[in-house]
Parts: sequence; C-alpha cells; structure tokens
Amino acid sequence: MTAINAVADLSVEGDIGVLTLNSPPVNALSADVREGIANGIAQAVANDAIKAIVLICDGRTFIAGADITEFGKAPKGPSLQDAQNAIENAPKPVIAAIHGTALGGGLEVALTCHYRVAVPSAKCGLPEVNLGLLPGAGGTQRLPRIVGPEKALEMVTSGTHVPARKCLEMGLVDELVEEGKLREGALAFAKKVLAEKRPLKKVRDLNDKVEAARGKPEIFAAFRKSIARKTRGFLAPEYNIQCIEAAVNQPFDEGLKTERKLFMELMTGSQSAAQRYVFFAERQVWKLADVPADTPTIPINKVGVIGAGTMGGGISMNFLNAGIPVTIVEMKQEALDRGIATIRKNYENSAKKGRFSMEEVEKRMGLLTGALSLDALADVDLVIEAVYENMDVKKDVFGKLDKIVKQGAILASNTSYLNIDEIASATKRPEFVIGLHFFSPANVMRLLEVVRADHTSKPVIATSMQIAKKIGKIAALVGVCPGFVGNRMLSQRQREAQKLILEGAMPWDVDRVLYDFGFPMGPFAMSDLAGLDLGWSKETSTSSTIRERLCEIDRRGQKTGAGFYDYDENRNASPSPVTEKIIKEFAAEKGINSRQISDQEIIERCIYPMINEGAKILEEGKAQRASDIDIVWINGYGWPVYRGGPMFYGDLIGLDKVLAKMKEFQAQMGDDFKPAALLEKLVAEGKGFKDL
Ligand code: 3H9
Repeated sequence: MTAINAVADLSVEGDIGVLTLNSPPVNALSADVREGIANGIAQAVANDAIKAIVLICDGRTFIAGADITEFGKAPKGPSLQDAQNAIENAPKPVIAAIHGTALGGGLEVALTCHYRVAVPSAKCGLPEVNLGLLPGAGGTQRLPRIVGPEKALEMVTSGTHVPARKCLEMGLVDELVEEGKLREGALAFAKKVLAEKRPLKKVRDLNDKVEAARGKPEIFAAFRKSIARKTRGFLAPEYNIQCIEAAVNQPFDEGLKTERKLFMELMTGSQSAAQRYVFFAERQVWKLADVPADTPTIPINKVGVIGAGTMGGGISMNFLNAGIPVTIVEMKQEALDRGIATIRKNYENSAKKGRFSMEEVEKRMGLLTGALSLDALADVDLVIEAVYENMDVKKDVFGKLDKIVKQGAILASNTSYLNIDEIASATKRPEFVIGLHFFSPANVMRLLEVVRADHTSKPVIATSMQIAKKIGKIAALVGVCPGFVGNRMLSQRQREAQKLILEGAMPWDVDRVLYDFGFPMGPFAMSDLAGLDLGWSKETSTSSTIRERLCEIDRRGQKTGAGFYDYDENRNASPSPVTEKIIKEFAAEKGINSRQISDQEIIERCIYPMINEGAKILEEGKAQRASDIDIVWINGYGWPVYRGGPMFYGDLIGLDKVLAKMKEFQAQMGDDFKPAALLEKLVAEGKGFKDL
C-alpha cells in the first residue's frame, strides 16, 4: 500500500488498483481529498501493473460532497475539476464503489468514473439546492445524460437522496454488490470490465437522452409550474432548472460554462450564505455548552400524554410513529374517544395517501392506550402535560403527578409561555421537570423548544434532546421567560402588526409584505385561520380591540366565512370593506391619524423589534446562541430558510442599521423600540451576532 497523502492511499490487488479515501467524518472534498484523488489516479495510471482502478472510501460513507467549510475561502490545492479530469481522462477504467451517501460533489466525482457500483443501502443525490446552490462540478450536465432531463430535474430541485436500487433502475449505478462486501464486489466488477474489454464509458459523451428532449421547452415549463408553490422565493431551484435546460440545448462544454456561471452567482449571493449557515446551525443546535455529549440519559420506553385534544393527540402521534407506547389521559370518556378517533383518522388518511399500509395504522394504534385517570401513568418514563394554559390547573396536575408517577421519570409541560419553575414548584422533584413545547400541528411541525428550568437536571435535558431526535424533531434548548424564544419574539411582531393597522396600513398590506418577505402567510391571515375567537367570549367582550369588534359581529375567521378578510365558498380570501371600516372607526375613536405606510416600514416595524428581542434573549442567556434562535424561527414559524433566520438577517442588513432604526422608532413611538444592551454593544464593537 502506498500513501498518496494524509487522506488517500493506493494498493494493488492483482491487476486492480484500489484508491482509498479516508477523511472523516464524511470524506468531503477538501483540498487534501482532491489532491488524493488527482495524484492517486495519476500514480495508478503510471503503474503498468494496474489495469483498472477502484475508487472507494473508508468510514461511514462515500464522498458526501464538496467541503462546505471551505466555501468562501481562498482556493487551495488542485481544483475539483482537476481531480475529475484525472478520473474521466484516465486511459484505464475507473470504478466508483459507493456506500453510505454519494452526494453533491461526491456524486459528481462518481459521474466522472467510467462505472459505478454500490451496496443496496447506499444513496445518491445532488442536494446542493438545499444549500441554495446547484451542482457546480458538472452534475447538472452529466446527470441528465444518464437518467434523462425529467428525472434530473426532479433530483436537482428536490435534493432527494435516491436509494441504490432506484439508481440501478435509472442507470446511475451499473451494478449492486452485496451489502458489507463493497470492496470485494467492486474488485470483481473491475475484473469483469477488464475480461469483457468494456469501453471507457464517459458520461459526457452520452447524448441520446438530452437530444430527445431538445426542442421541447414544454418539459421545462410544466416542471416549473409543478414546483412553483413549493419553491416560492428560492433562487436555486430555478437556476438548477436552467442548468438542465443548458444540458439539453448546449454542447457539453458550453453547458459546463453555463453551470459554472450560475453556480458562482448563487455561491456569492445571500440566499446560499443563509442556507449554508442553516445547515451548520441545524447541527450546532444539538450541542449544549454545559451538558456534555456523554451525559447519562434516562431510557424512555413508555410515554404518558395528558390531554387528548389537538395538541395532546399530535404529541402522542410523534411517539407512536417512533414505536414508543403512549398512554393518553383525558377527564371524560367522550373527549378521550374523540381524541383517539382523531389519531386513527389521521393515520388512516396517511395510509390512503399511500404513506404506509393499513397494517402500519393498526401497529401504531396498538401502541396507544386511553385512560381516564392519572393513575394510569404510574409506570411511564416521560409524561407530557398538554392541558389548557392555566397556571393553577397545571400546578394541580403536576402536584398529582408527583404522587403518582414513579421516581426517575421526566415530568414535562407543553406550555407555550407559562413559567416552568413555578410549575415545577408543585412537585418535590423539580430536577425532573422540564418544558417540551411542541408546535401545532404537533405531529407535523419539526420544532421542539426544550425549556430548561432552574432545577432541571442535566440527564433530564440530555434525555429530552435525545428523545426529540428520535421522534424526528429539531430541538432548541431555551430558558424560562414569557413565551420562551419563539413566542416571545412573535409577540413583538404581533404588537407592531396591530399598531400598523391603526396607523393606516390595512391587514392585507401587512400580510402581503410579510408573505413577500417569505413567510407562508401574514399575521392576519394566520389569525383568521386559527379563529379570532380563541379565548374570546360574547359575555365578556367589551369592543376594546379590533379582534373583539370582529368577533362581536360574528366575523370569527375562516370558519365563519369572515374575519379580517372575507372568504368565498372555497376559502379564498379578499380584503374586506367591513373590516376596513371597523379599523378606521376604531382608529378615529382613539385619535390615531391615518397615514401612508410604506412596505419598507412594515418590514422594519415587524422584524427589527424581533431581532432586538432576540438580542435580549441572548443577553439574558435564554438561548445558547444566535443560530439556535434562527432554528426556532425557521422550524416553528415559517421564517424563510433563504433569509437564514432573524439573527442572521440582522447581521446581513447590518446591526448598525437595525440599531439606528430602533432608535428612530423609539424617539417617535416610545419604548416598545428600546434597543437591547447587547445590540448597542455589538454595534459599538463593530460586531454581529455571528461573532458571539
Ligand atoms: C457541493 O458538493 C457542491 C458541489 O456541487 C461542488 C461545487 C464545486 N462539508 O449531518 P451529519 C459535517 S455542496 C463539510 O451530522 P449524518 C457536519 O457538519 C455539498 N462538513 O451526519 C457534521 O459535523 P459535526 C453537497 C460536512 O450522518 C458531520 O459532518 N453535499 C459536510 O446525519 C456529520 O454530519 C451535501 O449537501 C460537507 N459537505 O449525515 C451533503 N457534510 O459533527 C451534506 C457533513 O462537526 N451532508 N459535514 O457537526 C449531509 O447531508 C449529511 O451530513 C450526510 C451525513 C447525509 C452526509
């Protein structure tokens, strides 16, 4: 065996050269790996004893892509294209041997090999789109030459990791080899290539599939239409499509140039910067400063959920999906039956859509037990309380749980804003009490705020993070404060939205601006969807807010066909003259002068106070890092990924600008806009949240 460099070595087995890369954790294409490939192939080519070359990786995966940590830094060592040229132009067959994932640049390297073999568990994909990019190493030009433009469009715009069997069907992989025997299988395949004198198949020279689509722009028009909704606001999907169009309409080398040009545009733009930041933020969020990775955890084999309403049902489904038995407790038989029936209906609907089988529905339902007494929770390992938001009720429940549930179990509250310390004080084991704040619909939304109270123990925190991962959530550790991280910041936006409509912007103006910013919907459309009468009653209504006045005339949101908006029979919204009149009268009564409000002001008024509140959250230590706050907003509130989250966005526009605006608003409108001390400090030091 010859070492090529620190991460690559070349061995010779019979007449096959095996070039092995070993660069943990994921064999990303760092300068060393690129050098290892370029020089390793050159040495194998120069060695007359070698007739064919196998490119294989040690560790858990084949090359998982370009090294994202190198992006934006000065280029070092051979380029990826140098490494690819060495492979593609080798006068001996080069075979990629794939396990784990061949992603992005990794698949692009494999596509320059003359053949590809994989174990059945392997997956291939071009996920650059998720980083706001496109495959910039020939992927958009080579992939459609094998799988055809339609499948290529699908792969590059979704970033899906395609299972090896499917790759085999599409021709992306030439042969599957036995699981666990990749090296042997690849060597046998290489010998077969030699014995059969198979040609040096260069993907770049395959033209029939792209030529077949030439002169058919309708393929692209239809595809664009099919993904328009899902990709609204994102640049990368469209750029990826343009590259596949180039593969169809331009000669290979021209197509490569188009790919390079569009890749560089994306790479230097703010969307990709945001999406790459989010990639790392999603991984950082699991790392806890004072709860080391080796903190002991509590096995969670059985879960109790209190409350079978929308929230309790949704929470239960997470655990059932993960194969963990759940006991769900309600006070009345009827409510319990209704809750369980809803869970069943949700599962049956999924089965009807083909997501899983009816047996699977029964399997999951078989893990669910209903009960009418907290006594049924004596032997669970984790209880999640999801009763309505009232401190006295919660304390009563926790006091009872303390007497019933076995020692060592975790007692969690799903409260969205109440003080967990106070809830914990109702028990004699506050170290086992924690907040697990799910977002509605709890079986769908990815975010979980894990709320650490004063006495919560480290094993309880570590276990909560671990179980979150197990049920497919992304968890952010936050501290106790009203509304925690997400709702605390949301209340800033809500307050300003309410003020803006009294000052002259209409609800549909505010909604349009925030929708165009990238949120799935604006605050008023959201209120209409949720129902304006949440927590409202006719008896106690005093006409003192716009919401009360709307409810009083039975405009209670989508469900009554009218709220802030008017709705037609298909629930299409249109601006309402009635609402407009109510708002104008209300503002006049309060003596508020109506004025023209610009879209820019709507953004600044709604978003800057959120950034400011984020700074306060950081200075109070209620979130570990700015990027955790961004994770909360992206996964819990629909903040557009391509804007990286409120804290990233603050850095992007410049904290000095945010501070200056906050001061201007403070002078005009008072202390709702009082700048956070941390914001002032960072600006004074010329720093951003990224420098914390
Ligand atoms: C690209 O290829 C552009 C090209 O077109 C070329 C243009 C010229 N670089 O996710 P995990 C780290 S763009 C650097 O927890 P898993 C990750 O941060 C790239 N680091 O493991 C983490 O570090 P830490 C296209 C990377 O088993 C550790 O590896 N490729 C990279 O759950 C483990 O990661 C992609 O977008 C990277 N490329 O999942 C694939 N990838 O331990 C991105 C990972 O310090 N990667 N790290 O927190 C993935 O999707 C997943 O990591 C993978 C493994 C599925 C591979």
